[in-house]
Amino acid sequence: FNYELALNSCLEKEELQLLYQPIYGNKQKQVVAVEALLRWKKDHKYMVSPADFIPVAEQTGLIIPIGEWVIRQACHDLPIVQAKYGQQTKIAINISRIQLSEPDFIDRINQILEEEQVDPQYIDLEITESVAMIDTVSECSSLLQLREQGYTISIDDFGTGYSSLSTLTRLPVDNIKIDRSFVAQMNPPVLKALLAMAEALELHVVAEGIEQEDQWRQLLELGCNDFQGYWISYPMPLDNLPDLPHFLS
Ligand code: G
Ligand code: G
Ligand code: MN
Ligand code: NA
Repeated sequence: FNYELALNSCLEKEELQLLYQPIYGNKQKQVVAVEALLRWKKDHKYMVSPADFIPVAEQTGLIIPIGEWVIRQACHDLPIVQAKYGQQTKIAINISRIQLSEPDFIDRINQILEEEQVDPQYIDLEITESVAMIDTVSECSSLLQLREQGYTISIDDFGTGYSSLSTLTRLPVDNIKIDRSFVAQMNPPVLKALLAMAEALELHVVAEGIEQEDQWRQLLELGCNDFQGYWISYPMPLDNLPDLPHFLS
């Protein structure tokens, strides 16, 4: 099946939706951010995963308007998220490398935030490690510029790519999100090494894919800062954000 034709009209047909998955901060004892996760409801019926359609959108260039829709929608939803979890709550937005490498990406995102009257300090930009791996001068300078303007940067799926320690020291980032495969394997020596490295580089660590209380306890013990996963909350529609964290402490 060729998604390309159908994907072309997903914006005008209003078939896209954002779900939000809470990220719990152990220090703050509250939800510190929500990650915006895109869904495509094709013909308003069939759910297509971004894992399937983002690559197509990247190949066709549709990732640019779709990505801008995501940023604008997230900004639009921010006041409701903050009303629920507090005024400091951020929204984390997944950014494709194709978006980041557009020469006018920074101008465009700034413009959208201005139009939506959102301060960049409430926006965390998640880039995948494979993106982070390609540390060209221009990408580094884009990330630097974004941070100067108040955005924070997270490396998503950390540990699955190939970033060397030297890449990581050069990249201007704030957070690493440990890929859920590491949480599932739960190999304490590996996780300890990862966390020691993060500490040395003064990076904040988010553990992804927490599905059981046990994983939460162990990663807490190992010193992870923030936690995300089905055990805390599934990705949820904006009007159905859960009350948290009655069971966490
Ligand atoms: O939520 P889910 O497991 O279906 O997401 C699958 C993949 O799609 C993940 O890698 C996630 O980072 C990515 N993804 C989700 N939403 C977005 C988005 O808005 N933009 C981009 N570029 N990727 C997204
Ligand atoms: O690559 P990224 O981390 O952006 O992908 C986020 C994806 O992970 C989302 O599609 C989300 O639905 C999924 N996800 C979130 N929490 C969990 C979890 O606890 N277990 C699993 N298997 N997937 C999760
Ligand atoms: Mn992500
Ligand atoms: Na991830």
